[in-house]
Amino acid sequence: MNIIDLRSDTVSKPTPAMRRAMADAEVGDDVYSDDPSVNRLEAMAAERLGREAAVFVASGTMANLVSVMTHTRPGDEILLGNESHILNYEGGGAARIAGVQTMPLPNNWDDGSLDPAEVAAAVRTPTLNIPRTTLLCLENTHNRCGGRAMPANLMRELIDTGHAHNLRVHVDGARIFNAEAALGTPAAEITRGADSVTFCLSKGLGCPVGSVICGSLEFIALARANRRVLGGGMRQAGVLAAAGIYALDHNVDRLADDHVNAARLAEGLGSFEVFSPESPQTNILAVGLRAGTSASWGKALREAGVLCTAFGPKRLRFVTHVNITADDIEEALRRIERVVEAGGA
Ligand code: TLP
Repeated sequence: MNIIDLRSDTVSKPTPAMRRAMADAEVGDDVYSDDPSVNRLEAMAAERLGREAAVFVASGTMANLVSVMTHTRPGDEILLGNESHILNYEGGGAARIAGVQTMPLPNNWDDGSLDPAEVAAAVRTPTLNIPRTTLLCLENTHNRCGGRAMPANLMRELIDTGHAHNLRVHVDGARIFNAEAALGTPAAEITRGADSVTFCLSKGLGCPVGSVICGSLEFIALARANRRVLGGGMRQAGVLAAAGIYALDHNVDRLADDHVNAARLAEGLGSFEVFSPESPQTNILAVGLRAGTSASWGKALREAGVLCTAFGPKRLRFVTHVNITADDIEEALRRIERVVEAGGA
């Protein structure tokens, strides 16, 4: 039985055409800025995000960490969502390596936004014993909020609020092109005004490795130095960058297909009493459980050949991606139906 892997879009594998682009890549030593493929990918990314410059890094986690390090000094405080990836899934790197303390603010489940008034109220006035608040981090699309996309006007309000209080603003745009597809607004417009934006190549865009940080020339020069500190100077990385170039050329427009597949999966799961799917806007579908637990359902579905992840004790996550077809979704629903009919989990 073929496994239908909906754990994450990170599980997507490079297609034969992407692998050919990687094999044919021109390379050089990227630490000397000599790798033509990396240079091209960085130029393409900066242009798409409407920024002056960009730097290629190993992962989304490294992209966020380098950005936080570059915007702050140890001992600073950063504002971010209580459901954000930086706070919940990056091994505490902001605290451990960038040396900042994190001040979580409640995320709005509808769109992953924060309340601008709460952002403004959380900014501290530093004195002898009070830390400086220097950075606001936003996430779009918002993973734990069920892949919801934050519209440009809300982003703008939050970015302006941050700037009005002398904060820098970083956007974890791991899936910013999913937001672009869902909102019908270009990623550059959604993130306009933010001081840095990161996006992942190794999620919906289907690359094996890599993320990109975009920002001003000055910011990216400093980020490049911090990437090096973290051991992220990758030498002949053009082999990887070539996958990114291929993905920006070929895999952005198809993200809307993943959204259609996630919506169909939500519709199908909604017909079973036990599942309470949240309305998916992009390629992430969060599903509440009216009986059983994430662990029991995760195991039962795995045995039936469908993989998903837990998003809490009674909440599952399914993610569609480039290797999942509309037929796979129908097959996943048939397998899940059999589990439900056999008594569930
Ligand atoms: N998210 C992963 C897991 O870590 C949860 C996933 O499967 O969704 N920002 C956001 C919003 C992300 O969702 C992720 C990965 C990252 C950053 C980090 O990217 P990587 O895994 O490349 O370090």
